[in-house]
Amino acid sequence: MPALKMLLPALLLVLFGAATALADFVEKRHVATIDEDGVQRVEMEGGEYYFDPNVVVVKVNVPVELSIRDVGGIAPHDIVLHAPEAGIDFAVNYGREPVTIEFTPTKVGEYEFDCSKRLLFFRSHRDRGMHGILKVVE
Ligand SMILES: [Cu+2]
Repeated sequence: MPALKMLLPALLLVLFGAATALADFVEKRHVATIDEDGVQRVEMEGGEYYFDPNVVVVKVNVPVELSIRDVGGIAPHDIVLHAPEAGIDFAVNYGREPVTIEFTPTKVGEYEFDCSKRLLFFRSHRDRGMHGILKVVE
């Protein structure tokens, strides 16, 4: 099976890479400001495997427009945050072109978001560092 012989080293390399790519969570904080029209606009990038910023601070009861785009490689990414009790509930795919997510946070608190993607048996994007916190403040 010459095909398998050639594939095996490649597979081992991939596995080794997956095992050693333990991502440290380095906080990249962004405190949103309110535009003249009363909207908090936040621009975010999703890469491999991180969100930038990954800590976003917004004011409660002020509309948010979160614009996110993919700056990584070929792996597809999404952003998921389910906190319906706080008026925040989305799961959105995005590509090179920015996608805008609109919501109005109604409850002070800290809400975790992440990327739900995972390739086969590899570690999930979340486990590789693709997660963050939306902090809703007074
Ligand atoms: Cu991802």
